[in-house]
Amino acid sequence: MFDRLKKAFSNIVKGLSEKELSEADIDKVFSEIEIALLESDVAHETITYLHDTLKRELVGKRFDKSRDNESIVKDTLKDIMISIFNNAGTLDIIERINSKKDREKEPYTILFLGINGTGKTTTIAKFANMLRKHNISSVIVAGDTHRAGAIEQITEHATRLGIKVIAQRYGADPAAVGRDGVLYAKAHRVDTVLIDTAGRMQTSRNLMDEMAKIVRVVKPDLKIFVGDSLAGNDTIMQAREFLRYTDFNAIILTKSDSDYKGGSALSIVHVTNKPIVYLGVGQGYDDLVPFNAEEFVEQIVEGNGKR
Ligand SMILES: Nc1nc2c(ncn2[C@@H]2O[C@H](COP(=O)(O)OP(=O)(O)OP(=O)(O)O)[C@@H](O)[C@H]2O)c(=O)[nH]1
Ligand SMILES: [Mg+2]
Repeated sequence: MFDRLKKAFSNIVKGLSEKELSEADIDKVFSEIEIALLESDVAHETITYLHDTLKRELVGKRFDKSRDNESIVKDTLKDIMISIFNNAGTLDIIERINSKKDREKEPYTILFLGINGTGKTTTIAKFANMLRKHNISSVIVAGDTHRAGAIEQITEHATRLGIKVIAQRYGADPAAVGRDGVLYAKAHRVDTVLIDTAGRMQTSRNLMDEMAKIVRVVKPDLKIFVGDSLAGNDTIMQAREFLRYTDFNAIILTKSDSDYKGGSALSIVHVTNKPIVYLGVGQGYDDLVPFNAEEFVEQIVEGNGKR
C-alpha cells in the first residue's frame, strides 16, 4: 500500500553523498517522502511530526561508511513509526476478559462507539464470533435505539450467531438498555456484554452527551472507538472529539480490506495515543484480525504488503 514510499526512498540516495546529513538533506529527502505519506492518507500533523523527529534524529549525525543514506533514513523512519505505536501501548482484550472472570466473577462490559456507518454493528457481530472461539460467551445490547432498523439489524446478526440480544423499544434510553444487558449477564453468568450504540457525528452535542451518559451509567470496562480506515483525515478529527467525550481505550479500524492505504492507522494512534486492537477486513464474521504494529510498519515502509 505504501508503494509510493518505497519509490521515494529509492530516489533519495542519489542526492546525498556526504556521511553527515544536514537539515537541508533531510528536507530534500522528506519532500519525496511527504508526497507518498499524503497519498497514503497520513494526517498532516502526523507528517509534520515524522519530519521534525526525523530531523532531530539525523541532522549532524555521522554514520559509518558502510551504511547508505537510504537505509539510514528508512530505518530511522521505521523506528519513529514503531515508537508511535509503542507509546500507545498494547491491550490484550482476551486476557483482560479472562482475568476479570477469574477475579471477580463479573461480566466484562465493552462499549462500541463511533460516527455513522463506520461498522460498529458489524464489528460487534464479528467480535462476539471471535470471543466464542476463545470460549468466551457474550450477550449483545441493542443500544442503538435511534436509527430505524438498527434493532432488527443487530438482532439478525445475533440470531445467525446464536447469541442473546437485549433490546427495548425505539426511543428508549440506551443507558437503560445497557444496564439491562449487564444485569442479564450477571444473572446468567455470561462472560461479556457487547453494547452497540447509534452512530453519531462528533459535532452533535445532544448525542455526544447521551454517549457520555451511557458511559456514566454502564461504567464499561472498555470503550472501543470504531473508525473507518477509508475516511482518512476525517477519522482522525472524529477520534479526537470522541476521545475528549468518552476517553475511549482502544481502536478498531474497519474496511481495511477496501482501498486502504494505511495512513489512517498510523495517524489515529499518533493523535489519540490509544492502541489499535483489531482491523476489520471484510463483511464476514471471521473478518476481524488482530493488529500487529511491527508487521504493519514493515509493510508500509517496504511497500510489500497488501494490508
Ligand atoms: N468491506 C468491509 N465492509 C465493512 C467492514 N465493516 C463493516 N462493513 C460494512 O459497512 C457497512 C456499515 O456497517 P454497520 O455495522 O451497519 O455500521 P454502523 O457503524 O453500525 O452504522 P450505524 O449504526 O448506521 O452508525 C455495512 O455494509 C457493513 O457490512 C469491513 O471491515 N470491511
Ligand atoms: Mg449500527
